[in-house]
Amino acid sequence: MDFLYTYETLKLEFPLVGPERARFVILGVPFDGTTSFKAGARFGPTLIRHATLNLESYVLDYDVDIAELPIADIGDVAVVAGDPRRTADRVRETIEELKRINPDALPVLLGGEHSQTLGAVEALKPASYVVFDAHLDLRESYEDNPYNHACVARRISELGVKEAMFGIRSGTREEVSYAQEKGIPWVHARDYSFDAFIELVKPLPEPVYLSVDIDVFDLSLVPSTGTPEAGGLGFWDVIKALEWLAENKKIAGFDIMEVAGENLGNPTSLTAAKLLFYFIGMMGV
Ligand SMILES: [Mn+2]
Repeated sequence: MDFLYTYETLKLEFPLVGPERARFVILGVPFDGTTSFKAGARFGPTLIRHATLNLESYVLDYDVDIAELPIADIGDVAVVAGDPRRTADRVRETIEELKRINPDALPVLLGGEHSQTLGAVEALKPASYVVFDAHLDLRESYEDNPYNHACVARRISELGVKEAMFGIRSGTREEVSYAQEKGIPWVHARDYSFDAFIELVKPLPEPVYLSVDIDVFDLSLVPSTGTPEAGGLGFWDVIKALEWLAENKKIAGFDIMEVAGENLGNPTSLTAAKLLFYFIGMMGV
């Protein structure tokens, strides 16, 4: 793991195992080099880890205590300042190395800009990509950089990975045309329902990489994120969808991206930490 910082503080509160024995392996990506509106996603991993201190490790809904599950936290990738492609290469290499030492490990990325999801997808080579996001992220290029956060779903679709998107409420005419041309289905936040979700994800090939851009939630839940948008999904909408995937599809990897801000305990980090514990809990049932 050559590219990792090792933060000595702000780890999860309960005992963890090494990455070679873990089922869930947490990796932070503190990168915000192409953020276009609100900076601070570089603090996302630290904010989420800190916010977990507020949570019970016992997840009521599933009767699972995630403190009893084999979880590793391998720290943060050392980012290449301002370079989303080279940073994503480090994400990819770190996950490739992790899978070499532990093929059963499920990588869980905490970010950091959504641009970094590309590195995880390149490492894990899933058949499908299910994303919860306010934005289509299907631009060919943005601010002269094809690896900008606004292009990540486009780059992933070019890898031949099947995609489905939920909670969308922002995009350009060109992005909508690209989705139509490539047959990439997406559900607008105002039209979102569990039934609409099932209809699109049921036929997707496995394994599935699952990405939650935290801005999919209504901005009342997540005010500190790179590109906040009103009119988003509720917490339980997303949890219910993830539960279906956890039960019905093989999951290759998971991420929670675009958590930002500079104040420990901010609402965005609390939403993200709760989502993280629910995800581990439902996968650990
Ligand atoms: Mn987004």
